[in-house]
Amino acid sequence: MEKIDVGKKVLSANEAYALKNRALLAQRGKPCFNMISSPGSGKTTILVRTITDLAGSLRIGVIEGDIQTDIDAQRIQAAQAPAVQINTEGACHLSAAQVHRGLEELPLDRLDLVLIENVGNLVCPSAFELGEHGKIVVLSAPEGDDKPVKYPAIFAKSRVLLVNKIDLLGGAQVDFDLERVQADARRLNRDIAIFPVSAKTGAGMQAWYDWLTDQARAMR
Ligand SMILES: Nc1nc2c(ncn2[C@@H]2O[C@H](COP(=O)(O)OP(=O)(O)OP(=O)(O)O)[C@@H](O)[C@H]2O)c(=O)[nH]1
Ligand SMILES: [Mg+2]
Repeated sequence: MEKIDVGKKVLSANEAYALKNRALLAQRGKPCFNMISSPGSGKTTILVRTITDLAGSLRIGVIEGDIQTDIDAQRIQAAQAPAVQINTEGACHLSAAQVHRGLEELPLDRLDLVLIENVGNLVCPSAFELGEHGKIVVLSAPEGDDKPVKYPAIFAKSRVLLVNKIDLLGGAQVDFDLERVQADARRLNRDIAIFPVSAKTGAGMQAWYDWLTDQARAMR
């Protein structure tokens, strides 16, 4: 009787494309990070401010993932950075194949860094590798300080946590215990770098810029 080795891992189509993306990025020497958060936490606002503040020192290209519209790619292009919009037409996450198309369309030779803005969703995108060098999770203060314990997977997998909208803290606007978030995120992932920021006022953004710049330098 023929024996079948069921222990052998078959690469899914997504994993195969993720490996392709990883190889392409390594060959071109470009770091790439995958930003994941709930809708409205401020991913595009963070990207626009980062691109603008680092203009002249770090050339950033963006792959924008949205279910529909090219609103976010237009915001990136208005900040004078190249952006490729991908519409997932209902899917709650970007696939590695879609990111491969995005990487082929971006002018990689003229970039130092690629940032992916995934579809707004704190759950689905964390399960799909894109070939990136790390995930960046964004949590904004109005979403509540219980999110790391309620949605642990993305906090456990990310290299960076950006806690956004800190300009809303300290008054009557939102109840949000930043220390609790930091402690819970570190319990899930002791290596995670945590940057409390406001993409609106610019508070705290310099530490994030230093981290990104270090990543680009390390790949050169
Ligand atoms: N107060 C405050 N508002 C912010 C900040 N960052 C973003 N916002 C606001 O939050 C809203 C959503 O911001 P976006 O940047 O569009 O959020 P997003 O995560 O890209 O949203 P999706 O692409 O739909 O997932 C906008 O009204 C922003 O002006 C911040 O630091 N402070
Ligand atoms: Mg956006």
